Amino acid sequence: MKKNALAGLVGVCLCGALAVASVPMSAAAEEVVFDNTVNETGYYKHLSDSFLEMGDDATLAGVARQLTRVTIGFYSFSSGSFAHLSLHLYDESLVLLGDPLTLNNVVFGENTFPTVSFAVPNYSAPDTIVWTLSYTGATFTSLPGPTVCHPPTIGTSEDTFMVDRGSGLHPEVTSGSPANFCARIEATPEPATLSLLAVGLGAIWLRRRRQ
Ligand SMILES: [Ca+2]
Repeated sequence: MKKNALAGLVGVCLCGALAVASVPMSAAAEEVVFDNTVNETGYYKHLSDSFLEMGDDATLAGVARQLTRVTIGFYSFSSGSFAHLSLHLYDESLVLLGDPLTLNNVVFGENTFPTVSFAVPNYSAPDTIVWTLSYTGATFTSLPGPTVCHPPTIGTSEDTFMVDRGSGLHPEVTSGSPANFCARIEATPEPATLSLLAVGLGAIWLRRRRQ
């Protein structure tokens, strides 16, 4: 664990504004169902050559469960790139929700706090999910990794992180810091939820008409 020691750092910000103001009637508004970007701890955990995957759990708030975007905050000590950086999304039993999502040629600068945002093609999620990162073709002299924020302001996360060193994905604790990575997850309501809402609104309208 000490090799992956969490290095003291200053702020990371996932300050992107969520624009939900003007959506067509047919489109469902995105909402933030998990946000752990506000309470920065000044720590990060670098991805390691010995990790096949590393990430965190997230219990989502609200009722929107069609995932649309996952954004992760990083710290990059040295400049370099990943040939491929992939996001894996699982349910609580570690069953994949869909194919891993991959970004190619992800470039980070030296001593920077980049954010990486994965567009999710509407994977349907349960209330608790696990996200992990994997990579190939890293050119950094010192690998970057996700920053640590705690506690989440929307949703919750266990005080563990998830890692696979070749024997399967499992939770671990960290020494010296909370084990919650800076991440934001956005989603839209399930089509079924929208349909139920429409039926409910229709019933209210009919009742009022009859009165
Ligand atoms: Ca956690």
